[in-house]
Amino acid sequence: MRNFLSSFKKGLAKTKDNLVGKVRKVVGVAAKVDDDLLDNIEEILIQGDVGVAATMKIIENLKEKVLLENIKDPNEVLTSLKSEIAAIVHSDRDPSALDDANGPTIWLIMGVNGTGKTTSVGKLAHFFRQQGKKTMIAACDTFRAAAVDQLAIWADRSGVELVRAKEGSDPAAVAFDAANAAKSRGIDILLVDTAGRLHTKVHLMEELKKIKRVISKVVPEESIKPKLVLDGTTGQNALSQVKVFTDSVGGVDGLLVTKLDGTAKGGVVIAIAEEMSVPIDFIGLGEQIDDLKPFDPVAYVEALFE
Ligand SMILES: Nc1nc2c(ncn2[C@@H]2O[C@H](COP(=O)(O)OP(=O)(O)OP(=O)(O)O)[C@@H](O)[C@H]2O)c(=O)[nH]1
Ligand SMILES: [Mg+2]
Repeated sequence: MRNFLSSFKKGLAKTKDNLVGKVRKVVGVAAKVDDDLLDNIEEILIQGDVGVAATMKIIENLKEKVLLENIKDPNEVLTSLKSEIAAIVHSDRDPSALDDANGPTIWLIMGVNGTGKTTSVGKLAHFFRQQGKKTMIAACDTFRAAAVDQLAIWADRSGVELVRAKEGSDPAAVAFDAANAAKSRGIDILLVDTAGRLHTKVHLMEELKKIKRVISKVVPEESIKPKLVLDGTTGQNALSQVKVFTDSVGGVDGLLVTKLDGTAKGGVVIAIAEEMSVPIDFIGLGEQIDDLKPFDPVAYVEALFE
């Protein structure tokens, strides 16, 4: 747990400085709790990519609390801010739970170009391997030859089997073969890497639907989990991608928010938790193989505030 929390702290250091660090400063110099102080906090949250909806909710609740509990000490506002954020990101979901009874679970990893799909597949393979799960990777980005080689390296490093296809072959056919192989070999989780696609390109979104349709001939529909990879450095832009992918593939099961280590925009996690009905399953906190972590709301809040 200590290691787990310290990787959250390390990966979220920039966001902490940008968000809680700044709030701490305005609280530190505030003589009293007044509208000015709350306005300053509001501005910091908005600029920290917490999003309008979550920011409004937090500020309104803070105002109410200040009145009801007659809060006079600016430092107490910081404590209340922490509990407001904790309430928004709270979740009881176990992001890495698999239903082992039903044959392989298939995670369909999708997202726009360069968000971190392929590296996340590699890191997830390592994660599930560590959990003692029988893990397999399908390289369904048949668009870029380099994508398969990139995955082969990750598969080697994590010691899991890779189903690969020739460049230019139909990604749905590769997914179908991989799903069959996973089923016959008693695999617990099959991770399917897909090509990056702009969510505005209809034919590419259709291709994802086709992959899903084809593998549903092999495993029950409920074993197929479409996961959307969002680049955490893009802040609010990430939110619109959730909506389009959800509409296009008929539901997104969970989100992977990557590259949070490289950005001060990690407040986007709070925006997503408030505005999206899709939960955050994993967050990317670095480039090493074990830097993709199951999203732990408590560790997230502790990392920002401790
Ligand atoms: N620092 C950091 N870098 C990351 C993280 N996740 C991914 N990256 C980097 O982001 C870059 C793109 O990652 P890929 O996994 O190739 O992205 P992709 O979505 O597969 O890209 P396409 O297949 O081209 O759409 C690589 O340089 C990764 O190392 C993360 O959590 N932290
Ligand atoms: Mg890729």
